[in-house]
Amino acid sequence: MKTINTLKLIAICVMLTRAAAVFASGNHAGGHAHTEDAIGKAGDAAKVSRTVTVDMSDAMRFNPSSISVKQGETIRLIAKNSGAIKHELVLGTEKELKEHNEVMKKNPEMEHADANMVTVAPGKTGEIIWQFTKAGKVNFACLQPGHYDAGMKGIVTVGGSSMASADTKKETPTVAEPGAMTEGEIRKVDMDNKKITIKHGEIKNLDMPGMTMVFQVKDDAMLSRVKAGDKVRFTAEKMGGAMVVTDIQASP
Ligand SMILES: [Cu+2]
Repeated sequence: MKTINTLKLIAICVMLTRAAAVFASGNHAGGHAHTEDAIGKAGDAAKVSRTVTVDMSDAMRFNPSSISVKQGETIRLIAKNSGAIKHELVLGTEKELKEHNEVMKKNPEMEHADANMVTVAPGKTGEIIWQFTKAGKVNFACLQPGHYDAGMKGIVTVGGSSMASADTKKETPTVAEPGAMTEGEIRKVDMDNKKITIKHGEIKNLDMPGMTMVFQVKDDAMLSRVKAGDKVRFTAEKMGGAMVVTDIQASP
């Protein structure tokens, strides 16, 4: 029975992955800007105290799915994909992971690039270097469409004197202006593939929370107007399944 369920899951996942691939000129490596306060922050490789390897399988499970760390500890999290489909490990609060999971369902083609997550191709390994600064719980999940709902999730328990909940925090990152434009910071301009990576605030018209994403551009000339590090305002739309920047200008 268990085997049958697992096989069904694999079949569903393969279907979902194919569906996503049809839509998609996207890849994915993201998280939310505000996540960092609650769950810790991107760690310094020189301060890594321990390496923890987490296996990701097509049975939609992480192994181990429960990890204990000390408060303040910097961990090198190796995500090993032993499956035949793409998986990812995303750190976040449960609320953020659920929210992000919904966004992924609506936009399977979205392409992220944040420090709190790594997307790993079948048979490969990836890593996240993360410092767990707050005592409490930090959740992790695979947000490839269907995987979280199939139970691909886990918990990091961060030991400390005060067991404060990781979920009690305010969400006030770089919030978008009331107007149509979204605030952002350019992370990368990819001339060859005509793509642009932007760490952005909430994109209201796309119902997209703040995170770092890779966009296509409507007009190639936009690529030469900005460079990594620039603060910008931009508009983005969904066109034929892809996220496309339709206007971009330097922030005043
Ligand atoms: Cu997965």
